Amino acid sequence: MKPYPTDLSPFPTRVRLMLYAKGIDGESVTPHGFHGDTTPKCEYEEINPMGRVPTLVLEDGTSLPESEVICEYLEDAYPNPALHPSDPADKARRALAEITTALGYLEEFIGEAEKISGSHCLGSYRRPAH
Ligand SMILES: N[C@@H](CCC(=O)N[C@@H](CS)C(=O)NCC(=O)O)C(=O)O
Repeated sequence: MKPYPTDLSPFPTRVRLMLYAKGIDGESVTPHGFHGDTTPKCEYEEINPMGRVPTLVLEDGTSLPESEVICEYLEDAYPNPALHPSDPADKARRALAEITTALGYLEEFIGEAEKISGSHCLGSYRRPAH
């Protein structure tokens, strides 16, 4: 398998930690076009059309984007050592943490999209301010 991370990025780091903890050796490739590298991302976008890191490319060529999806795959494909909880309540807490993080990220993403487009049409997806 081939992971595509970049250094110092949080989402690839969670995948890197998981690979390390499970003792999986991957032939890691750092894609161009990130962190000040002005090389166009087009080559990497053939692997991950969203142009974000990380991606995990499996032996059969399947390309998995999204750190959570990759971590789920690694946990299922390499169950030892188990890194996800087995207790139902702990599983629910983990799922909640994941959803909360994803929603926070989405909110930030929508805010950036609104700034760029000058539109507030996405505002109805926001959580109410407290
Ligand atoms: N939801 C995605 C988020 C991935 C993401 O946003 N990664 C950042 C780096 S941490 C990225 O690729 N940003 C685009 C860029 O730096 O050009 C995941 O969990 O994998």
